[in-house]
Amino acid sequence: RTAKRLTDYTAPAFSISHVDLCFELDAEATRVTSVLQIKRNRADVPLKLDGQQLTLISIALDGQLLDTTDYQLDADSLTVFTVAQQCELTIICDIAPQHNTALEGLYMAGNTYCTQCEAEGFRRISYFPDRPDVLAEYKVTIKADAERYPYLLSNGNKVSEHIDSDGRRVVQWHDPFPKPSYLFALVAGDFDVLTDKFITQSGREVSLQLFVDKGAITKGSFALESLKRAMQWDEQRYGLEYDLDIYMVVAVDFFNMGAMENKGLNIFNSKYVLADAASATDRDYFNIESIIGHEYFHNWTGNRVTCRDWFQLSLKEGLTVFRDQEFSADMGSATLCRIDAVKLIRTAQFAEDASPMAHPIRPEQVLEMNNFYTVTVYDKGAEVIRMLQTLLGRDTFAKGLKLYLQRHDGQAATCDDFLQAMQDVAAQDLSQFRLWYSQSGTPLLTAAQRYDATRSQLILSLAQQTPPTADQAEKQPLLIPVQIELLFNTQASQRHLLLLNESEQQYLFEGITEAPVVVWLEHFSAPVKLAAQYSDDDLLLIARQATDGVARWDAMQQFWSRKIAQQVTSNASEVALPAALFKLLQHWLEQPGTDMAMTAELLTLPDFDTLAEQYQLIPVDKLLSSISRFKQLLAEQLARPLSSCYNALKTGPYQYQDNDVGLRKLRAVCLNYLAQLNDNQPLLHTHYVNSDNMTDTMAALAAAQQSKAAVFNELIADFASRWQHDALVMDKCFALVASQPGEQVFEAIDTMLTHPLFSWKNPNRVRALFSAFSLRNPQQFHRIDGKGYQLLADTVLRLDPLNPQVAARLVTPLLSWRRFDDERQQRMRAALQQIAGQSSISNDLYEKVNRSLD
Ligand code: HT7
Ligand code: ZN
Repeated sequence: RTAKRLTDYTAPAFSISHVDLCFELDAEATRVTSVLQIKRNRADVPLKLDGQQLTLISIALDGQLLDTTDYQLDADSLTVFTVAQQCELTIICDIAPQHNTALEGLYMAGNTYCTQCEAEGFRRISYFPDRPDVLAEYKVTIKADAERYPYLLSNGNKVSEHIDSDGRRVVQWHDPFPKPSYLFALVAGDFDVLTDKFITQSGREVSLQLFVDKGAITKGSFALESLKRAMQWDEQRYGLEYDLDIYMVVAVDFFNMGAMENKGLNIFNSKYVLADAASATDRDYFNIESIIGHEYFHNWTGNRVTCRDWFQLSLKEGLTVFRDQEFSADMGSATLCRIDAVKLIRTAQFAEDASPMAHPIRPEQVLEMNNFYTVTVYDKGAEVIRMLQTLLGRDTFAKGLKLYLQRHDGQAATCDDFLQAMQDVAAQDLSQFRLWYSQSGTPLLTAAQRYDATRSQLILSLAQQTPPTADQAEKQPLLIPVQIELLFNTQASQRHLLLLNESEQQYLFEGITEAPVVVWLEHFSAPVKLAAQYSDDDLLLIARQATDGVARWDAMQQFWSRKIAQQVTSNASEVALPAALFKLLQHWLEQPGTDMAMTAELLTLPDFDTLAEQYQLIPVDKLLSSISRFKQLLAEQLARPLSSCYNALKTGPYQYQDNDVGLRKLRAVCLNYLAQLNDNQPLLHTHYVNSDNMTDTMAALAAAQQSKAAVFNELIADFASRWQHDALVMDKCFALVASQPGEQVFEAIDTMLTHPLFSWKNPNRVRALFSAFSLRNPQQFHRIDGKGYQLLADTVLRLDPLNPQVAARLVTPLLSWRRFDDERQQRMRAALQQIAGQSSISNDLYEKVNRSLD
C-alpha cells in the first residue's frame, strides 16, 4: 500500500474539455456511457484513467473500437497506450449501485439512486482522471423507469425531458461551469418537492427546489428558509452571488457525512434537512442552518475556485467552515457559536494533534484521502483563516478573498495562492504565517505579567512552544495573534492585539496606574493551549467582568479545570471551593440576564474530553470521579436557586428563536443539576411529560440518564415506543441508550441492534449507537476490563467490509492508546492488533491502525 505525497504533485498529462455521460439506471447493472474530449498536455505518456469496481464493456478511440492489446486494465486504472494530441474516447461500463454499501460512487439510498464523488468516488462510476485539477464541462443523460423515477437530477440546468418508447423517462442536464469530477452528482427517485425562489442582488431569479422523502414536506421548510438566508448573507458580507438559475437540495437517508456541495445539486444527509418542533432539537435546527450555509458557501469557495490536489483540502474546507461560522454568528448568538467552535478545537482537534494521526491543516502524506476529512483540516483550518482575518482586519480580509476568487475563478488553486492574494491586498509579509499550513501540533502559550507601580509600567511576557507530534519532531515559532483585555479596578478596561512571532517576547505598556487582571486570548484568538498565572479570584473576576463572552466562559472553564486538577492530584482529600464561587453562581441563577444561553454555559462544568486534553497521561477514573463530585456538590449547595431559576423559566409554544433557545438551554442545565438530588425524580418525569418539543424531551432524558435515575428506563421505553417508526428520532434514542454510564449499556446496545430500524448499512444508525458509546460514554468505553474497547473493535471489523469510511472514523478513539494507564494501554492495543491482524482490512482502516501501532 503506497501513500501519496504533496511533494510528488505533477500537473495532469491530459485535460478533458467536455464529458458526455449517459446513465441507464438499473440497481444490479447500470450502464454508463462516457464520451470524453481529451487533449494531451505532455508528450510520450500513455493515457491513464482511474477506475474501481467497474465492469468494462468497451472502449472506442475516435469511433474505433479498441481491442485488449491497445490498453491495459488494472484493479484501479485503465491505461490506453496510444493517444493522439486530441481525441474522443468513448467508454462503456456497468456498475451495480444495489451492492454499493460503501456509499461512494453511485449507490442506492433506499429506493433512491444517488452519488457521492468526493474525494475519489467518481472512479467508481466511470474511467476518468479522477483528480480535482481536471475541470470539464458536463452533459448528462439519465434514463430510468418513468413511473418509479419521476425525478432524474444532475448538475446545472435541465435541457430536456421526455418518455421514450420503452416507457423510460429520459432527462438531459448541462452544467455550463467546468468542474472537477468530485462535484458531479446524479439523483433519481420519487420525492415531495418544496419550491421557492431567490432574487439575487443583480436581479436574477433562482429557482430553489428541496427534495425530501414522500410525506416529509413540512419538515423541509426550515432548511429552505436557511438557504435563502445563506444566499442573502453571502451577497451582503462578501458580494458573492449565486450563478445558476436553479439550486437543488436533496435529502437522502444513507450518507457517509453531513452533506455534499455538488454544483447546483447539493445532496444532504436527511438529518441535516428535516426538522419540526416535535422531532428536532434546537441543536438540530442550528446544525441544519449551518450545514445548509456551508454547502451553499462552497459554490464560491470550493466550486468556482477548487483545489489543485487533495492536500489542499483546507483551502476549501477551512475557508468554508470559517464562512459558515460567521454566517451562524450573524444569524444568532456570536458568542455561543464561538464557544461551540472552541469546545470542538479543545476536544477533538487537540486530541487529533496529540494522536498518531497528527497532521498539519495541509497534510503532506496520505494513503486514503477519506481519512483526512478531519477536524484539523476543517476546524483548525477555519481557525487559521480566522487568525488571518484578525491580523489583516475584516475589510482587508474581505478584499483578499475577493482578489483570490477573481484571480482563480474557474481554476484549481492551492493554499499558497490564497495566501498570496491575502498578502497582495494587505501588503504584509505572510511568510511566517504560512507555517500554520505546514506545521502540526498545538502550541503551548505561557503568559506572565509584571507590574512596576513606580514607573506605571506593565510588562507582559509570552512564550510559545509546540511539542513534537507523531508526524513532525521539529517545530518552529509561529505568528500568533493574541487578543487581550486589561481589566482594572478603577478605570476602563483596555483591549490590545499582541503579535507573538518569536519563542519568547515581551510587551511594554506605559501609563498604567494599577495592576490589571489580564484576559489572555480573548475570543480564543489562536488555536493554542494557554498557561497563565491566575488566582481563583482573577478567574472569577474575568467571568464577571470581561467584555468578551467567550473569555468569561473560558474563565469558568479554567477555574473548574484547576479545581479538578487539584482534586486529581490531591489523593482523597477534598478540594474546597471558595464562597465567592457560590455567590457568583447563585447570582447568575437569580439574574440569568437576557442571554440565557450564555448563562447556561457559565454554569456548566467542562466535560471529560476537554479536561482529558490537559493531561499527557489521562487519569480516567480520577477525572470522572472529580467531575461527578463537583457536579453533586453544586447541585446540593445551589439546590434552592437552581430550583427557583428552573421554575421561573417559562416559554410559550415551541419556536426556534434565540430567546427561547437560551431559556430551554438554561432550564436544561438547572434540570441536569437538580436530577443529581434524589428527591427530584418526579421533576424529570414532569419535564418529560409536559414537553411539547424535542429539545425539552431530550433534556429530561439526558438528565435522567446522566444521573442514573431509576426513571430513565421508564422514560426511554416510552420514547422508543412513541418514535419507533421515525429513524432520525430513533437515532437519538440509540445514542441515549449507548451513552448511559451504567454497565447495563452492553446489553442495551445488543437489544438495540435487533430494533427493526437498525441497519449496519446505514451510517446514521451505526454512528448513533457506536460513536455515542465510544465518544460520549467514557465510564463504560474506558472500563478497566477492556470490554468497551473490545466492543468497538468488533464493531469496526464488522463494518469495514460494508463501509470502510465509516469504520475508519469509528476506530479513532482507540488510536490514542498511549495516553492511558498501563492496563488500559494493553487492552486498547490488543483491540487494535486484533483489527490489524485481519488480512483484508480497507486502506482507510489500515492507515489509521498502523500509524497507531507503529
Ligand atoms: N465536501 C464534502 C466532503 C466529503 C463528503 C461529504 C459526504 C460524503 C462523503 C464525503 N467525503 C468528503 C462535505 C463538505 O465539507 O461540505
Ligand atoms: Zn465543506
